[in-house]
Amino acid sequence: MKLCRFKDDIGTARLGLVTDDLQVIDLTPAGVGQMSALLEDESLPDRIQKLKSDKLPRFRLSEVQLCAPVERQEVWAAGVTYLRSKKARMEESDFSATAYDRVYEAERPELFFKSLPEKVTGPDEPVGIREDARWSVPEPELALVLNSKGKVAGYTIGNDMSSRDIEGENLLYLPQAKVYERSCAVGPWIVVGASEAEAREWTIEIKIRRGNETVFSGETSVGQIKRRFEELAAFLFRSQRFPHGAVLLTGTGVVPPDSFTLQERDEVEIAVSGIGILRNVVVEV
Ligand code: DO4
Ligand code: MG
Repeated sequence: MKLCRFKDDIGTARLGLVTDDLQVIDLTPAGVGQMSALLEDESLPDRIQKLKSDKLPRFRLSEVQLCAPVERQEVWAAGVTYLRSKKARMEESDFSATAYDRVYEAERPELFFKSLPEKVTGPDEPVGIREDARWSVPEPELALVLNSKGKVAGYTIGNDMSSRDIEGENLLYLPQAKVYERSCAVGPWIVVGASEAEAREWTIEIKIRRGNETVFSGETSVGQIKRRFEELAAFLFRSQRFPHGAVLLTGTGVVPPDSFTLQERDEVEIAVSGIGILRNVVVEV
């Protein structure tokens, strides 16, 4: 079951259900205006099933403009949750190698703030590379959609855009390497009703196109994430409240070779097998 946000004729965001035959059912006439309220519902899959059978307006998915499926949730990210990420980061910087090595093994995970909801880039909107960075990469990640109790209410796709030269120069520059204009893309929708065991079977694929050429492609599996989703969520909710819930990116397991950097107009396509595809074009910011 896929929940989306889409724009109506006057640009107001509405809530929709994406069906298997690629239609969007508008949930607004059924009185469902807020996605975060829906995500609080313990019996969400049943509720969605009922809404599906109501006589509600339908649109073709190809005719609607999707928005990021994030309303008032802060976006956070976990790091160094895959062995591949730990290895790449240790190679990137002698200075920080011990920190990455330690955090991979430690009980407490690396968690960092990534984006305010209003700054999140949605499907088909541009993602940014910093003008003062020389080495920019996308990070394709499974994103957990957490309700206000810290429970996983659904899953979506995240792109944790990163400036690896800035991060590698000094670990204290991490917020600048990770948080800047258009550095966080989320979408295309939220999948509800999948268990962690099911999600761990999904694959994450990335393709980067430059003109007609694919300049990088890579793949990993959600099952490679070292930590349980519950564990990541519990650490995020320690000594902190999220009244509107939160979105938590779970880290990257696909790292392009060190010779690769993104350029303006590159198209980044991230596909998660149980979710769909998040596509964004790169701009310099
Ligand atoms: O500490 C660096 C960031 C790690 C990260 O974003 C990841 O592993 O995905
Ligand atoms: Mg990341």
